[in-house]
Amino acid sequence: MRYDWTIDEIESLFNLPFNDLLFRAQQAHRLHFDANQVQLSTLLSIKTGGCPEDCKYCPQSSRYETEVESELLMAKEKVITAAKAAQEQGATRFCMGAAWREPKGRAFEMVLEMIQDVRAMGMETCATLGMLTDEQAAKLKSAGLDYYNHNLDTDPEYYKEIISTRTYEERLDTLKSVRAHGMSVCCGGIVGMGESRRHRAGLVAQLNHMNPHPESVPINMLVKIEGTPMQALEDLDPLEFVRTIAVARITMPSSYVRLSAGREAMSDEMQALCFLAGANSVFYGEKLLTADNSDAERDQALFARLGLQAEQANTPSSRRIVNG
Ligand code: SAM
Ligand code: DTB
Ligand code: SF4
Repeated sequence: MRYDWTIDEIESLFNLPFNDLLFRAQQAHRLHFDANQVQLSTLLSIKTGGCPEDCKYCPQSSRYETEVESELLMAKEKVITAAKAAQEQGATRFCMGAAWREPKGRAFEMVLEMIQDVRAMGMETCATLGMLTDEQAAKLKSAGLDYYNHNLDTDPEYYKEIISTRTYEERLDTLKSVRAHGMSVCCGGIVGMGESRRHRAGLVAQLNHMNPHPESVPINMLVKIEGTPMQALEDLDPLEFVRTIAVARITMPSSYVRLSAGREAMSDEMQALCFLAGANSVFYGEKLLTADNSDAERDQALFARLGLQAEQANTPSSRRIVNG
């Protein structure tokens, strides 16, 4: 396994003829996974809106006028009801998201209880709550948290164009604490924010340099939300998005690569190309956090069209056992 891909090398992958790139991605994928399986995670926004951070893509920042209203932390009972519904629909992982810079006080304690209860249902648990202290990471682990999602979002150079209220280093520190306490890392980014191909290669290089690689790598297509500074950006070439998935697959061959935000606006054919490029996980259910997602019925029809099987609970693996 390599943890030292250079940006130049990754950019050369991006520059390959499309067929060569997808062929390499399929080869890498098949060495490590059953290529016809897809893992399903369901998201729930447990604390919506009113976030003090200034992430330019985000509808939940209090700095932008969007349709998202600020809400209080959701009651635990409602969270459990949503987790049960997700489990019944076939999701194996439940991811709770909060529009916080960092968790604090009583609200954090309440999230720990939610995690315990979802874990007790036999689902994998994931949370995305912003920056963590080492102590908070330890408490999340003790509560039964399996995955922590914290994205690098973009290349370190481009980052300052997107967020000013927290540094790249702070993100890396949170990820270190998550790892140090034995949780799996879910870490990826967003493409289509006006970055260059070189920046996309830079993001993938940062992810590749983590040792071990993040177990789960969400690749989000920017969802352009009215009211955010990114609402009127030009669309990224869809094939460039597919290339990004392929490059993530080749450089992090044993990680789950998640075709994440933006699926609602993608055709079935585009999603099929993403699966061919090595995506093997999706967010499943009608909502992401606040934005619409492709709904479960459409996904079931798509999986049937493609002969894809949803990964089952407690058989954590379409992952093949291979060396290296
Ligand atoms: N507040 C926490 C944080 O930022 O870490 C957790 C929630 S935050 C909404 C989780 C991730 O959602 C962000 O890191 C970003 O990658 C993604 N995201 C937010 N808005 C998005 C959008 N409009 N399009 C695509 N991805 C988005
Ligand atoms: C990730 O990488 N994408 C998800 C999840 N991790 C938390 C969030 C996407 C958010 C899209 C915009 C919204 O729903 O508000
Ligand atoms: Fe807040 Fe997270 Fe949105 Fe940034 S991405 S504004 S931290 S909710």
